[in-house]
Amino acid sequence: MQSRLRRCILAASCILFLAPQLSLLTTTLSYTPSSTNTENMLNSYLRETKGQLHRFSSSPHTSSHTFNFISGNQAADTDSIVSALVLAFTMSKSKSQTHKSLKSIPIHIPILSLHATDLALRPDTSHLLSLAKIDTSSLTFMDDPLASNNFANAKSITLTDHNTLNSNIDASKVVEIIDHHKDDGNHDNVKGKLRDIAFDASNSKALVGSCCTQVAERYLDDVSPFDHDESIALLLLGTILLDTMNMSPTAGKGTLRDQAAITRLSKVSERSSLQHNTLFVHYLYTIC
Ligand SMILES: [Mn+2]
Repeated sequence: MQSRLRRCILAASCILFLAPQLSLLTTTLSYTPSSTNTENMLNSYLRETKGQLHRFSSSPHTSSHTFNFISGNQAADTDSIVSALVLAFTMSKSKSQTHKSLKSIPIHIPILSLHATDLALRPDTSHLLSLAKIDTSSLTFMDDPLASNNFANAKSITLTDHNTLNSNIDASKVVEIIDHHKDDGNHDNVKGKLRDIAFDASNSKALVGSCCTQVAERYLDDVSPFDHDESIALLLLGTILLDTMNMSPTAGKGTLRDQAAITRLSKVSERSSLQHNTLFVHYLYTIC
């Protein structure tokens, strides 16, 4: 409750910060995505992989599939959820993955650390998913018995937005970490490029305000522009804006890396800074 209060206070101060621009925006709060593109790559990906997981669960001995589960932190905030969703898609489309033999390619599936009915308790996340036209029935939640059973027996796990697996699952199953919090030093089998923790221990500062900035860099660098789509850019953009309080200098959360990601994502989603503010203000209304 305290954190909700803190967010509302921050939101209120940001509204004051943005006040000069708000008069321009009062008539544009019924924000809708500008794309007329009906193809939503991420939603298709999520629905297909969820189906594969369920089919595998009903007949595990007749399938050669292996699954790499992507898991955000237990708070299951917007950054944890969106970073897991987009990273799974990014890994499946990554140029480097196409060089591996077909047999060894796992199916990357994001598993959300909350019950399906609890998503409604996160209005900021639900709102962003809705703006990006992500159907919540395509998501895989922890209370899905088939998914959680498979997660418990996972071959491999990738962590986003945290760096310690909070579960009684064998910790050595963690094969990759993408995070912006202080390194707890666990999972020491995960090294080098696979341990991407954007945190400067020398001054105890995160190098990015949002894990979605790290995921955006990978998405834009490793995935062909043919697989760059507005819904994904909107999800990443919305999360980075939320985590950095619209890059407010007062909040002091955003970094140059976040700004660079915002600029690159804006080109995919074709959004101006005025539209960023509209999106952000829209968020404040859903949070409070
Ligand atoms: Mn985060």
